[in-house]
Amino acid sequence: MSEADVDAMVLAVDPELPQPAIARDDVVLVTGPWLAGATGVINALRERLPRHRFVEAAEIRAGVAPVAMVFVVSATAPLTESDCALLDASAADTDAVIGVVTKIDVHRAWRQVLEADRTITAGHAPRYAAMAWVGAAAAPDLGAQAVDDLVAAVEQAVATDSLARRNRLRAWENRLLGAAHHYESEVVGEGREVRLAALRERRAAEVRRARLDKTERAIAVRAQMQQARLQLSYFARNRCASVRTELQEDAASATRRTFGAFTDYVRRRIGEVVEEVDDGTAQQLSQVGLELGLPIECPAPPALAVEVPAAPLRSRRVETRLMALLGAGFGLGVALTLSRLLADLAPQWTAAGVVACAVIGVLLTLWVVGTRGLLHDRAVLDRWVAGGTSGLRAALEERVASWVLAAESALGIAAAERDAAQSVRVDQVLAGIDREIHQLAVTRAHAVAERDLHMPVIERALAVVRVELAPAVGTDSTNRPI
Ligand SMILES: Nc1nc2c(ncn2[C@@H]2O[C@H](COP(=O)(O)OP(=O)(O)OP(=O)(O)O)[C@@H](O)[C@H]2O)c(=O)[nH]1
Ligand SMILES: [Mg+2]
Repeated sequence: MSEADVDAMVLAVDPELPQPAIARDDVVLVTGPWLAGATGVINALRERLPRHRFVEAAEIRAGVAPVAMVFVVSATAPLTESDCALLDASAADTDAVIGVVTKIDVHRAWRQVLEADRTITAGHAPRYAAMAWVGAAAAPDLGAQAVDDLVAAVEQAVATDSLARRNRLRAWENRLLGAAHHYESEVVGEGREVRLAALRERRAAEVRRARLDKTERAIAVRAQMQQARLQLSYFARNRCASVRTELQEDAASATRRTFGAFTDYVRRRIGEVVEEVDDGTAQQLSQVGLELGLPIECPAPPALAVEVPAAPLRSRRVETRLMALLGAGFGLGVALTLSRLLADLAPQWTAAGVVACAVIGVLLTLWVVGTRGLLHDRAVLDRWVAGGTSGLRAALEERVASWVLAAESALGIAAAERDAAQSVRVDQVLAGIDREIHQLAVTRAHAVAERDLHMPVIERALAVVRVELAPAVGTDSTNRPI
């Protein structure tokens, strides 16, 4: 069966099957792991079999397959996984493979290594179960060159009738396995699962972060407003207390002449305090808005009009009479005592002394009554100031509380609007992620459909190829009838 017959046989399964894209070159490839002795082997083969062309891996072009391959391994140690991978790659399109264990001149246990290599390769892939293994010493350090078995094996391999057919079948098998691998790997998708996992993780993180941000923002708004409420009511109380102290001091030093202006002065000071607290509140609330990144659209409440009634310096007839009586008694007492004293000390001045003592008594009476009246008025003013400032304090506290409440509700609205904008952004991000996840799922479904469509055909073709490649009963390892 020629190569063309093999192609026709496989294509009979399905003419659309992917064909081997290699060119067959009439050369024998000699290759093997690093420092295994390939160059020594190729030199010996070139010398012993000049009719054939031998090449090393570096001399063969990509897309070209040799007719046979000599896989050179050292007798130093059995094959490793990477050596098997090299064997697979080198013999992918070539069926005739001969294993050579070199340096048998110096490694007495080479037969064990050879058997171990045979077992390892047979275990690695069924196709190597029938592989020929020989020992050789191509560039010996000890004794003579020993390549006869190798030469015989190569000669036998290249002279096999079925060589071209089996090589073509092997190329087909490689091509079909490559196509099957392609469909399978499309289903698995290079990095698709990793990408999917990353997308799912990112989605969960976005949802988590959005929830956390929302909660954090709500907590920040509440905390800032509570702090502002506390600070502002403390500020209002503090200002009222200090203006009260100030006004009480002023009341304590007020005189009859300043009594009239004192009420106006107190009204002005109270107005100033209201203004100060208003300014402070507006400033603090706008600062809160800045810190939260939310504009507070909250106008100040209507101006606070604190009613300050005139100081109750009303007439106090009973007290005045009482004071007049007491003062008169005191003045009379002083006048009598002085006149008596004067009569004893200077009897010649008694008449004039009586007049003078009477005048002194009257003056003292006036002074006592006047001073007592002044002190009384100051005490009244003091109580009036205390009452006025405590009324101011209550009014200011109420004003600040209602202002903060209004600001809080304005902030709540702004925060809700911001949350809505954030959730639109998060929805967009999630929609993007979902789109990508969907796209990956679609790609995977498409790959599964492609695999399910093509794999049965490829498997049928592979089965045909493998039946042809299976060594017939009664043939040796090179498929030559025994
Ligand atoms: N004793 C002994 N040494 C050998 C034999 N064949 C090769 N060597 C030694 O093994 C070493 C590697 O030999 P090469 O033939 O250059 O091996 P290679 O696989 O071509 O090496 P690279 O191309 O460098 O990977 C050299 O030092 C050789 O002298 C042999 O049959 N017997
Ligand atoms: Mg070399």
